[in-house]
Amino acid sequence: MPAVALLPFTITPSRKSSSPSAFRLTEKFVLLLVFSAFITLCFGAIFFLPDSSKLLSGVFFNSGVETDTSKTGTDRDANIFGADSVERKLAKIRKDHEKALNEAKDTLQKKPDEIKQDILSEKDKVAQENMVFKTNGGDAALPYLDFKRPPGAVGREPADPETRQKRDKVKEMMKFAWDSYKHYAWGSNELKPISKQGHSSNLFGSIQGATIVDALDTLYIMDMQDEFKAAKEWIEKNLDFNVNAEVSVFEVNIRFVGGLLSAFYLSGEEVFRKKAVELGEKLLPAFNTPTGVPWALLNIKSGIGRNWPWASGGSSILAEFGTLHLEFMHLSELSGKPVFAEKVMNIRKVLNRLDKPQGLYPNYLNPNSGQWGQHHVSVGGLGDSFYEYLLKAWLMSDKKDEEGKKMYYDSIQAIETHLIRKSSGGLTYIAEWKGGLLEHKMGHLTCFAGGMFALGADGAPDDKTGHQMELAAEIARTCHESYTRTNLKLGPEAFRFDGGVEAIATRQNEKYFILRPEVIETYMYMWRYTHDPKYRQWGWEALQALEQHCRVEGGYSGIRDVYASHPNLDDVQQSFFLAETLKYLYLLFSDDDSLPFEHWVFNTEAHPLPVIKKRTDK
Ligand code: DMJ
Repeated sequence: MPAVALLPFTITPSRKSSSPSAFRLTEKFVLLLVFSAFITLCFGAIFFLPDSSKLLSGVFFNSGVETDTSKTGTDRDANIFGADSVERKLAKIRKDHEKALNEAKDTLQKKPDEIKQDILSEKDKVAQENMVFKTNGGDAALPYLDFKRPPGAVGREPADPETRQKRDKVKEMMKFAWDSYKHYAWGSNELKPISKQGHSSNLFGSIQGATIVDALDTLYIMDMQDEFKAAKEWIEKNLDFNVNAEVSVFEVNIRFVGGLLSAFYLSGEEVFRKKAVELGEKLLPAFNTPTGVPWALLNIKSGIGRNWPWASGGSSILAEFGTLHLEFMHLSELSGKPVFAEKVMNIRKVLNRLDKPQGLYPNYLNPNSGQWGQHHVSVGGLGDSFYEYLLKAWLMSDKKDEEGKKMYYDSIQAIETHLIRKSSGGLTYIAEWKGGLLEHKMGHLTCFAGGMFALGADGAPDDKTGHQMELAAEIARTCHESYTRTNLKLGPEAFRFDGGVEAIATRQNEKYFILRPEVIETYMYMWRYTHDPKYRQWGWEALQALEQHCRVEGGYSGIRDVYASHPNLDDVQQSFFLAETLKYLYLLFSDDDSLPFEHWVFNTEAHPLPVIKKRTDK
């Protein structure tokens, strides 16, 4: 290719160069050059002559630009605001200019091969960002749906070197957790990092590979391509849902369906879409109850369901049947089958027909009678992600799901009135409600609510945005305190505000830490919305504690007592450590254009799902 082809424009030599009209054109061109040189000189003088800032300030004040006296009161005030603003602008121009110069210097120092590589990877990123998927839901009779992947799936490196280093550290942790799992427990659901073998809880029955499916999108986002490829191959060959297994509908939905959907939306690989829909179909018999409120447990071969034997009078659990909505809406999108959406919309109907004690949603609902079980209310275990999914259903619908929005803000109002309290030491916490009596205890799980309040602040009615953000910040602070008040600087499963203690676990069976993500999740949301450096600092503290106390030769382990002077390890590397804890840490040290919130919504297991735009927007 000739060198001129690389220029943004080319001048073709004219065979009629001596004609009068061509001569005028050249003249014009020269004049234009002289004129642009003059303009450049003027700009140079304004920005680089020693007293240019004062000169500019004067110009701005006298012309009234940047000073709105109606808003700021007296003229003197106006000048102060104006001067500040101009100074700030000038400082920014200087900083931008320096940055551009440094970048230019860096580029000049690079070898041509490196520059070529940079251009190629930039092109690659742009191509990836513009990826369009085509799917007809596996049904040849359906038209293809074009789906343009939302931006931010492949985040850019943070410009700030310190942040970059921290983000790289998180990636190293992910690599270590993944490699350890691969080495000692490949194909099992989870890893036992001390015994160096596989581990399976009864949540998944005989379905295998929870860690692989849960980690897929984290691998993708962190650009761990070889690992992602290995995971995909395992899924193609081994992920089998034709098994005689009784599973938790909730856990399988949030980890497997959510993980597969995310992997599809990020990579466009058809295998993930197919597997997600196949598994969704296996879960449908769970809704075969008199009310359509699903069972907690389902045998995916026989289609027979039941509830947890310990749940009040055979009830289904609010946080379980209320945490299917996001995934099921997407299953309908990707399969062209409305049945998934219909099932979860029906749950809404049942809930909306019921009276709510003090506007609160009890944790237990009987799927046969459609009546509440025990009147226990919690924003932690048994209740938590129900509230999260109301808000996120509204956000994921591109703010069209008004019913979800109303249910969310009404329930938060009731929670504020009846559950949120302040300790005498000034810590805000969310208590549990037992038939009208408060238990002054907050779970680690409840700490996700800081992030939820921040995410929902924007749509809050009656000018409550600021108030919701304050609440979010207070919850983040309380949860941070629950970490700092332990010996190992990791938070307990639950902490109390009674008997003279604040944010401390008092019962032995509440002192454990199982690599849960909720506190870091809240730091991540708070960082995105406030850019207050303390959230990154708090996240970094937690990361260091994880490295110091949870990292062992064979992976990462939970801890039995965070108040002990030495960790007694529980020997489980939970799949959500890779799906959530490490992903939220990574995003905490990423720029805001990584999975931006206006395009992506995280399911409760931190699997990003795209906002569903109107058909015409696709
Ligand atoms: C995760 O599986 C999900 O976040 C769920 O909603 C609740 N708890 C675990 C992690 O703590």
